[in-house]
Amino acid sequence: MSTTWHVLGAGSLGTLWATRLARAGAPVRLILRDAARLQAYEAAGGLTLVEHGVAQCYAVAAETPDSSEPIHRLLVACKAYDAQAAVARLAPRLAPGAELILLQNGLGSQDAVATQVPQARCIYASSTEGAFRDGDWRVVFAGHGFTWLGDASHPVAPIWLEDLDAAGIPHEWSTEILTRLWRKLALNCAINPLTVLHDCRNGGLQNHHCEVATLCGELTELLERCGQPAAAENLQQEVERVIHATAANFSSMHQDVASLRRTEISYLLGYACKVAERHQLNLPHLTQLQQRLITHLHSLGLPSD
Ligand code: NAD
Ligand code: KPL
Repeated sequence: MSTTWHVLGAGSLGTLWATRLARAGAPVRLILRDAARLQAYEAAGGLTLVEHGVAQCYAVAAETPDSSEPIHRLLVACKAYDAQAAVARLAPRLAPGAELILLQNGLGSQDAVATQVPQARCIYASSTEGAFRDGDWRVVFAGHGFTWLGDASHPVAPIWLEDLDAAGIPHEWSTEILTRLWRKLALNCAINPLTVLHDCRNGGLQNHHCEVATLCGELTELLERCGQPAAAENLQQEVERVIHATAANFSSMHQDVASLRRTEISYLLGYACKVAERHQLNLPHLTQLQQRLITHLHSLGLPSD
């Protein structure tokens, strides 16, 4: 029998993965926070995925973290700031040789989780798929994209990638997953905070060309210093390409701030500044950007971690 996909976090990405895997016939079990959430989920009757304007409900099985079934494969689909605590709660249920797939954006949370569960194999992912919630247990598949998966300490691809093929989840096994995560982090650092501070769509940064270019210069220095020269290659060009290609969109951080939701700042700009400090690298504009963003978040009553 095929291995069950336990999916931790029934938010945007968790729902996007759980529904497509379930639709393809893979065994899937959602792990919800507590009995109250489980009861609410059962009353709703399943997860709804809205794709091309069509809503379809999938009655994916669910449980709480206290369930006793051992976990062999865990898709961690919560925010970066929740990942460590969420996985800690499940650690006693992890079977020997369990595999975790970490969908968190940015860097820092993956290593924190991996350190906590040394008995498990942790696979890091970087995704350009886009989804958002438009109701409880209901997610809109907003942007088709791609997911890279990899394990920096073990290059062999897991056999369950077949399940992703069957589910129609576009993916590729990457032996350079850290480079991909660093590159995405640099893009997010050059774009997202500025869209918040200038309160604009990504395309609005075309009016702040110099500011973007200066940040790209410092981010390039950082990537090179921390052994990621491939992630640094033509960074400014790529940032400008993304700004142009996504001109009409609000960045994910802008959306979080506009909805007064906690951001993942500590795993993006915060992580970059921390690593720069560790390398005794002076990056004044990046540091100032972090300070401005923190001040702005505090002014809105949002946490800065
Ligand atoms: P989300 O907020 O929509 O979903 C996270 C879910 O995890 C929530 O339902 C939350 O209640 C749940 N959760 C948190 N702690 C939990 C716990 N202890 N037990 C059970 N459930 C718990 O977040 P998202 O948008 O799906 O993002 C998840 C990660 O994927 C983030 O790091 C994000 O940056 C990244 N990402 C998201 C998208 C996207 O389009 N949404 C795209 C690429 C990357
Ligand atoms: O990933 C993004 C985000 O909004 O989080 C892009 C579109 C690349 C902007 O940084």
